[in-house]
Amino acid sequence: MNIYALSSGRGPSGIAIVRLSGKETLKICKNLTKLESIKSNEVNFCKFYDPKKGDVIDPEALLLWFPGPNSYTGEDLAEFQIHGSNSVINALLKVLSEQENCRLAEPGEFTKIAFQNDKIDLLKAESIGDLIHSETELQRLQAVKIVQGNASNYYNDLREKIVKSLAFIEAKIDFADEDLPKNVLKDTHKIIKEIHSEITNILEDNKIGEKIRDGFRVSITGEVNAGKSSLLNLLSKREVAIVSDEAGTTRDVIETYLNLDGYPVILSDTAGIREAKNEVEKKGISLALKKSKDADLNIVVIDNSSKNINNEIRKMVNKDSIILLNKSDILEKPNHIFEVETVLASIKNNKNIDKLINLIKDKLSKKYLSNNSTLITRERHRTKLNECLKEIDKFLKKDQNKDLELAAEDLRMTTRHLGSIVGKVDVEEILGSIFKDFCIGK
Ligand SMILES: Nc1nc2c(ncn2[C@@H]2O[C@H](COP(=O)(O)OP(=O)(O)OP(=O)(O)O)[C@@H](O)[C@H]2O)c(=O)[nH]1
Ligand SMILES: [Mg+2]
Repeated sequence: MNIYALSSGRGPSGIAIVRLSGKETLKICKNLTKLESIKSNEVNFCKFYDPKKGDVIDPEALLLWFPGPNSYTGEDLAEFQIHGSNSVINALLKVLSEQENCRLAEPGEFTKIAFQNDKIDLLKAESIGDLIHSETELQRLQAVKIVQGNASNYYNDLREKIVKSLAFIEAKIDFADEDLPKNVLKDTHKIIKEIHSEITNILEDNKIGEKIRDGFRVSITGEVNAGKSSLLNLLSKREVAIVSDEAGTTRDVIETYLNLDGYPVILSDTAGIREAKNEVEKKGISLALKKSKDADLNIVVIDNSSKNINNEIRKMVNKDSIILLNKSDILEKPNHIFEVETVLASIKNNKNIDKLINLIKDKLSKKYLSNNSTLITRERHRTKLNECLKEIDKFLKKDQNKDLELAAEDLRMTTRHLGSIVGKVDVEEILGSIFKDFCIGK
């Protein structure tokens, strides 16, 4: 079966790219272009025809032809660069659908075929998905690192080390003691122990990879009427939340995803903290307190002109907080003092909001990015690494003089879990879940 899809975004645009992959790619290309010979790995200037009617679909187009296995999918593959109008795109897709053994690709199918043909490993496939979906600079940088194979190489090296230790143990099972160096078991034990602490270290990463992929959680909490919803609207550059001078306007949590100067952030506006006037507000306040507790960073907004600050608010300020003393247009001098970083600003006049953004970035970066050698970008990796640790724990607890065969099995399981991160073994069941998130045409 040959598959095709529009790989670029929907038009209208200057150029659109349609991809075709499969055994009969060349035959289909000739059918559609009437070219007698098509140069591989070079640009072929051509016309695209509807072979049934003989009509020209696009009079000036380009065809790139990559014979397998040296193509993205590892199969024969062609890329058609056509004019990017919806009518040209639709006409070409229709003609392709009429070719024998040709069907529209499923989401991520080109990349799935590349994986099945050993062109890329599973981590790379995932990171290609991340790169396509990346919206902020941090997400792009992270995906690029993993597309380039940093994490794969690391996991493969680690797996190699365990395989080597396993080989020693198997040798010890199969051959007489005198054939092997004396300390083989002791050395193996030591190496595996080191790997255990290495994996433990990888897991203690503050979940930075997942945070960059999914967004840092930043909550806006504080006094009623202090300007929390105004801040959410200003940072997200649209009217997400209702702003009013009535105290207690926001009851529910309002969340929005934004690119804060390169940082992916899930920003939550919450109910103001005060003595609740009714049940609904009480629920809203308890949600607000929970949000601030779960957040990676909490912006506590206070009206600089207010006389007293609620004790509950003072209590929620900690090292992960930034105080925003708002409404400096009413009172210019800081009226309250806190021990954490504070920005005196006016949301109304957009004054010092750039300072606030820099401080948010600075705090997130200090907390999460200072030692950024990201390896884990998904829960799937974390689960597999934890399974590795469990197997290694079992291995380390065994008396290797007695339970050598069982100990070998523990290491075999460890290599299996580690291998499945990169996609070396038993991956069928996870394939579906990874590729379904792709777009059609990739
Ligand atoms: N003077 C002045 N007024 C502001 C500023 N920022 C917000 N406001 C006003 O303060 C009032 C309350 O703003 P909101 O953004 O609704 O405040 P909130 O903290 O979300 O309020 P609740 O949802 O009720 O807790 C509105 O009338 C805003 O226009 C500011 O920097 N200066
Ligand atoms: Mg509000």
